[in-house]
Amino acid sequence: MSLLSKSLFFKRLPILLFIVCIYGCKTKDSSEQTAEQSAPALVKSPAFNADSAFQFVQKQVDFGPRVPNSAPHKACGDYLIATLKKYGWQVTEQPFTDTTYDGKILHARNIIGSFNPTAAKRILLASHWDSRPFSDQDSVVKNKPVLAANDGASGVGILLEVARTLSVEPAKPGIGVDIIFFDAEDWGSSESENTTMEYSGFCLGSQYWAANKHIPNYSAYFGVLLDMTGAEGATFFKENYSVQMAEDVVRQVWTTASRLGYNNFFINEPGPGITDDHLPVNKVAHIPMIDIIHTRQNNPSKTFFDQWHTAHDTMENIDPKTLKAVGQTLIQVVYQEAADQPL
Ligand code: AHN
Ligand code: ZN
Repeated sequence: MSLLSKSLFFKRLPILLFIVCIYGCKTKDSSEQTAEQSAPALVKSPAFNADSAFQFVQKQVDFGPRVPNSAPHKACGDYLIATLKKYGWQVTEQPFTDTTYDGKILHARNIIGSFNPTAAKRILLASHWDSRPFSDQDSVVKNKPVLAANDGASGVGILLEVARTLSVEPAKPGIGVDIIFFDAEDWGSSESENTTMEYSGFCLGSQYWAANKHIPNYSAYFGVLLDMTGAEGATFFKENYSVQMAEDVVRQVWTTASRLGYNNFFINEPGPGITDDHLPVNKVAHIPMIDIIHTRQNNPSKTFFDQWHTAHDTMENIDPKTLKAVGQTLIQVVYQEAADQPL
C-alpha cells in the first residue's frame, strides 16, 4: 500500500468500521430470526412401512373376531406372541381371569413385548387386541361379534410394524420400548347405567395390568395408546383426559406429527374425554399416557368413526395413509427421545 492510499484508508476507517458494524449486526439479526422461525432439524429415523402394517391388520382380521374365550382369540394371541418373538422382542404373557358386566367369566391375557429390556429410559406403546362380542351400534344386526379391523386390529398392526422396523433398522434407538397388547378392553356395557362396574366394564386388561405390572417396579417415561387408528380420513383430536393427565406428551406427539406433515390427521384442537385403557395406566400405574383415538368434533350423536361397534368395522375402511401417519409419528417420537431431543 502506498503512503497516499494508506492515509486515505485511515481517513476512511471510521466509515469502514461503521459499515462493517452495520453489516455484522445485520447478519447476526437475520441469523437469529432464522433460528426463531425454523425449528431444529428432526432427528433421523427409519421409514414406517404402511403396507406392511396393513398386512398385520389383515392378518388379525383373518382369524375372525378375537372375542375372549373363543378359538380365534387364542390363535391370534399366539400369533402376536410369535411375531414379537420373531422380531427379537422379549415377550411376557400375562394371563388373567375376570368377570364381565354381564356375568361372563373371561380367560384373557395381556401380551407385553420389550425392546432393549435393560434400558432405564423406556417408552410404553399400547393398543387393545380383543374384539367386541356384540355389534350393538349396528342398525340391523346387533348381536354379532365385530371384526374389529379398526377398533382393535389397526393399533396392534401399527405396533407390530414398529416392532419389525426397530428389529431390521441398523441404527437402533438407545432407549427401551415396551409394547402392551391389552386384552378384554371391549366387553363393556353400552348403557353404562346398567352396571356399577368401573369404566362400565371396559378396559379389563389394562386395569389388571396397572394393578399387576409385568415387572413390579416397572415404569416408563411416558405412554401412548392407540385406539381406532386406521380408518380412512381419521381425525385425532386432543383427547381430554390425555390433556388433563399428560399435557406435555400430547403436545410432543401433536408437534411431531405436524412437523412430519400429518396435521390433517392430528388436529390441533381439543376433543372429548374417552374412557379407555390409558386411564388405569395413568391413575393406578402412575405413568403419563395419552390416547390417540379417532373422534369427531361437534357431533354428540356419534363420537367415533362411522362403523364403530357395527358389522362394518372391516378392512374396507382401513387406509394405509392413516396407518402411516400414526406409525411414522410414533417412530419419530421414539428417535427424538433416544437422542434426548423431544419436540
Ligand atoms: C366408551 O365408549 C365409554 N369408551 C370407548 C372405549 C372403547 C371401546 N374403545 C374401543 N372400543
Ligand atoms: Zn370398541
